[in-house]
Amino acid sequence: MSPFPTTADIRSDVQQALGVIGVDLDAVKGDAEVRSPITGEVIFGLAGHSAGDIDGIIGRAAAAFLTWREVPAPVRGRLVKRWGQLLVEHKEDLATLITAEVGKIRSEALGEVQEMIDVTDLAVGQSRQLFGKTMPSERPGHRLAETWHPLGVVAVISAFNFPTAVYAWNTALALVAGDTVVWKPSEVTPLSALATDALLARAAREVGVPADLHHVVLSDRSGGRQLVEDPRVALVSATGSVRMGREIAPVVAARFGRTLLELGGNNAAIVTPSADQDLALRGVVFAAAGTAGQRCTTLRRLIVHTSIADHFVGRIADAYRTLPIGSPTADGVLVGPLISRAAFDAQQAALAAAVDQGGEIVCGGGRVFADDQPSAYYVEPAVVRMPSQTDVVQQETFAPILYVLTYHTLDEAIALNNAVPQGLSSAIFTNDQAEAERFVSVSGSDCGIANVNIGTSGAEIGGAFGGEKETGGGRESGTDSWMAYMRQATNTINFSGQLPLAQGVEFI
Ligand code: UN1
Repeated sequence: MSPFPTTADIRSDVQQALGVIGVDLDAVKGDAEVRSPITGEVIFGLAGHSAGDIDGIIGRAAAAFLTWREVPAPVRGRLVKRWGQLLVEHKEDLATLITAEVGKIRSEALGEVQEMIDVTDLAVGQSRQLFGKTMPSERPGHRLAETWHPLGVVAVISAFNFPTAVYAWNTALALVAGDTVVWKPSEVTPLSALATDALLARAAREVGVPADLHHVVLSDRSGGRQLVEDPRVALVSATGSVRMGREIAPVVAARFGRTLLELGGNNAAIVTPSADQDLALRGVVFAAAGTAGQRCTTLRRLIVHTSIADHFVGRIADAYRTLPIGSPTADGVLVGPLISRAAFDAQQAALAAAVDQGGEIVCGGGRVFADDQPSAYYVEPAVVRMPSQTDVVQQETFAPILYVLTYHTLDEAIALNNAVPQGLSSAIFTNDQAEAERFVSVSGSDCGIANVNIGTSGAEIGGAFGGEKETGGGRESGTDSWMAYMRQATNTINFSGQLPLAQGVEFI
């Protein structure tokens, strides 16, 4: 059995990390309980924001926008650059908080902080590249151009599983775009949010920009709802479940605000007969069992050719049986806890439904360490063979369950990949170039991410991230997503001294 820290150990690590980062512990203390999924016990009590507080915060962010939008974008980039430097300096401290709150293993927690650092680099470069196009006017003595301006207040609503990186994707670009940001982190991950925000506050002080350009709102769903309803919020960028997206989208649409949605995934990988099976095995196990199955990009469906299915699934099961499960603070552990009792209940319900629907559990699925850690929920990642893509396979269950389906022809495999409501990530393992090209072509995967010989998770920030269908259609990070945080204006400038009308129209 791997060693577990005591709750007191976790609490003291957390307090130390928060202190070093510069979060004023006395100022934030209150009654809302923050638990660590490592032991399931309370590590901190925090104060929350009232509706009145949130109203004031939105007002201050809206006022700060009027100053911030006038600061030249490359100068705005200096704030993000300094923030990135502070994230480098405090990478270990932030990782400690992420492990304590989310239960991510050290390597993945450090990776999450690196993802923040990477996106600050991207945003600093972008601050000199908020390009508008100029194009020929049809009229002599006229210039036609497009200009990009900041939007206003951006609300970022983030999920527990990437408590800081997804916020940083949004915030680094929103800040260089000239927006101000109000962040509503997941209720279960407020400490890493306070720390990330404290480093941004320090960067703002050092660079000499308005403190009110970023805020954290600590609240339950009601705080999120308030941000979504408030007409002063120009863009709501939200990551979470499809259910949450269905609540947010119509409310923002009714006031003609903008949304950027990154919702559920139900990601598949196709393994073809020509695949390098050693490579595919590693890719599949990381994508399916990594982060205890709690990424939007987690591999949930394996679509494997009938000719290799028994052998390949056997190898996955062998690898699963040796995966070290335990405290994410312990050396060598690869699978940490689920976030909560509710997550465990959902995992158990999904497995029961899978069996009901004709599935056969090949390995895993059970709870472990229940005696040592009665309030924490550690589970063995499960592999379940399914007769077809039944109801439960069509749903995203945020836990390490890998459903296996088989196929005969590539057409059939692609059809299975696409036959779910979600459209975030997908992959094919093949050494046949035609198969790979077909998968990434227009008649291949219908997802926002389509990979070849690599799993569904672990995307780099340089490429746009997001998905189609019920995943919500938003794109964050990467190439062109900066445009989502800006508004486009078209300028026709007449220096001809005449007034020729477009389309040859004659008037006065
Ligand atoms: C998420 O789970 O919401 O591609 C984000 C990945 C990570 C981001 C996941 N870079 O798995």
